[in-house]
Amino acid sequence: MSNAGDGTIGVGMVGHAFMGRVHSQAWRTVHHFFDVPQAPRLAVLGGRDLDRTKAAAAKLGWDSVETDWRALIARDDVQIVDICTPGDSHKDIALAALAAGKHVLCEKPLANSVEEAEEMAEAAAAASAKGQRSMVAFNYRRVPAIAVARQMVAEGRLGKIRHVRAQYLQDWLSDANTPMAWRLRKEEAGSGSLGDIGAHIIDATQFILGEHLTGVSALTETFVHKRPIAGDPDGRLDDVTVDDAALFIGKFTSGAMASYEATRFALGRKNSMRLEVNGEKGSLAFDFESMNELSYFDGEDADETAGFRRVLITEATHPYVGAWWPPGHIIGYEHTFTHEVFDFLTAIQNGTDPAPSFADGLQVQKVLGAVEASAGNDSRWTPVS
Ligand code: SOE
Repeated sequence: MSNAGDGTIGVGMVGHAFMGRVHSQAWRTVHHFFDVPQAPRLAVLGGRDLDRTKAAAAKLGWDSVETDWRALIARDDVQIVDICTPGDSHKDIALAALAAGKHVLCEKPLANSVEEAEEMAEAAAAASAKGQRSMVAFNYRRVPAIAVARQMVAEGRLGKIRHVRAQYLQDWLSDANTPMAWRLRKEEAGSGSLGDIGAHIIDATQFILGEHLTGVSALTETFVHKRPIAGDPDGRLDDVTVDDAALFIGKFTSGAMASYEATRFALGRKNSMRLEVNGEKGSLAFDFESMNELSYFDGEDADETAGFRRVLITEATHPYVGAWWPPGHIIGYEHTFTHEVFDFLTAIQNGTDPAPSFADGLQVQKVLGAVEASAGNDSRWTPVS
C-alpha cells in the first residue's frame, strides 16, 4: 500500500531515544541489503519537544517532524506507525494507528498490563481482517543464531526438551547514583528488569521451543529505592517503583522445566542474554555478547570426542546472514532490527500476519503478570492465565 506511487511505503515513528535510533537505522538500510517490495520512506518523526525532535530527525534521516502523535497518525504519507516510546503510551498510539488503517510495529513489551495488551491484541486481530499488519519488536528472534536454535528444536535435533535456562544480565543500574530514568517508574514502564529485559527471554525461549509457559513461581527485588533526579540543583531523590531484578521458574506445556533471571545489577555483564536448552538428544547454548555463535552439544557424538561445538552462524545459508557479509564477517545488534523490518515489510506485501503478533505479545504480557502476581504472593505457583 504505497501513497506516493513511487514504490515506497511511508513510515511515521514515535520516539527517538535508543529504540528510535536503532529502528531508524533499520528503516534507512533495509532496502539496500534485502529485497523488499517497497522501500521505506522515513516520512515523519514524532517527539514531544520540537527542537529536540527536529535535531533527531536531521541526525536519523527523517523528512519531517510532528510533536503530536495523533497528527503523525493522521497523515496520508504514513502507512506504517512505528512505536518507540515508553510502555505507557503503547496502547493509545497502537489503537489510534490501527483505527486509522495503518500497519503497526510496537516496541516491547507490548503494553504495561495484561488488560492493555488484551485491548491491543483484539484491535490488531480485527485490523488484520482489513489487511493491516501488526508486530511486536522482540528483535532477538531475529538474531540468526536464535533463529537457527528454533529450527534445530523444531527439527527434533535435541529430542524432547527437558530444561530451558535463560538469563538477561546487564549492569547499567548497579551504581546507586545512576539517575532516575523512565524505565524505573512503574507508571511509565509497567515494571523494571522484568518487563524491560525479562520480556525478551520469555519471548525468545517460547520462540525457540515453539510452546508457551503454563505457570511460574517468582521472586522480585528492588535494591535501590531512591535515585537522584538528573540535573536537580537541590540533589533531590525520586522513588524507584519497579523491580531491579526478577528470578523465576516456570514450566512449559510439554513439561520442560525453565529458570529465568533478569537484572540490571549484574556488575560486569553489559548485555549478556544467555540461553541454554537441554534435550534428550542434545543441548544448545547462546550468549548475546557472542551473538554470532551458537554452542551445540550433539548427544550422538562418540564419548571420547563429545563436547560443545562453537558453531559460527555466519554462512549465507543461515537465516538473514546471506544479505550481509561473507562467512566469518560478523553482524551486530542493529542488524536484528533490520531483519525485523524486512520481515514486517514482507508480511505487508504478502498480506500475511508477521510474528511476533500482538497476540504473541499478549501471551508474554500474561507471563509477566503471572510473575508479578507470584512475587507478590510469597512466590506461590501462579498459572499463566
Ligand atoms: C534495556 O537497557 C534495553 O535497552 C532494553 O530496553 C532493550 O529492549 C534491549 O534490546 C537492550 O537493553
